[in-house]
Amino acid sequence: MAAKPKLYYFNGRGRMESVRWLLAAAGVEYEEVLFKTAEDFENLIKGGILMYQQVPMVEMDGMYMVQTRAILKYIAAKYDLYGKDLKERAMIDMYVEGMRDLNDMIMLFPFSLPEEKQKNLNYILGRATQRFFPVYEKALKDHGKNYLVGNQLSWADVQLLEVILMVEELKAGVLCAFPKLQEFKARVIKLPRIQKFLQPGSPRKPPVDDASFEVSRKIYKIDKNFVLKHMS
Ligand code: GTS
Repeated sequence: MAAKPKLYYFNGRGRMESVRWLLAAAGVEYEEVLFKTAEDFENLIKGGILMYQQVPMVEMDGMYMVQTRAILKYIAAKYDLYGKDLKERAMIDMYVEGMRDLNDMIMLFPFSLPEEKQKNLNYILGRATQRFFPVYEKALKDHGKNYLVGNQLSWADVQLLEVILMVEELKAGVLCAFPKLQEFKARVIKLPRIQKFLQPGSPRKPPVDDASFEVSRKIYKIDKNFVLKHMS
């Protein structure tokens, strides 16, 4: 039996959370090596297996994979979540890249200057509801199918549910103007593998809070003065 993939990261969402989601949607069990301190991370770097001295890193199929997109693409392709031909893949990529743009803004949001938090939050919510969600709403409405691409679950659907839930954590009810996305969410949440991942006690990580933000700052030695001046 092939060894379970092993995920190396800190004990938080960050860039690894989409990998956790995708493996869960693929029904793949995995182990996590969750480092807690800067020393743990330095030891991993000293081991020489991190191509760019960065995580996420996933040990899988005899590879030490880094770069989040490369990891996600490999998993999507391996577990038939990446379309049936090049055109479907291109569509999945286009959808996913938009979702990642939104996801990245939310990931960086805790770095906002305190006095700019509200402005940045408004910016993210504006982008979600005026730029990104309308695209997925229209796609679902136009083709009338259950999933974004090819009428079967793909990486794009998994990433969409992940980012919808993240935006809802910032503002409940944000889907009120998006009936197709509401239906989509209700449908995908019910898929057994997704349902399992959403249960308490699964490897899914909670939203960032002040304490976990400080832990990650210390692990990566991120300067206190590193703040995001403008979300845009
Ligand atoms: N392009 C890379 C990817 O997408 O995987 C960026 C990886 C990255 O910046 N990782 C951070 C890191 O290792 C950790 S995290 O931001 O994902 O939590 N930082 C340490 C460093 O020296 O860059």
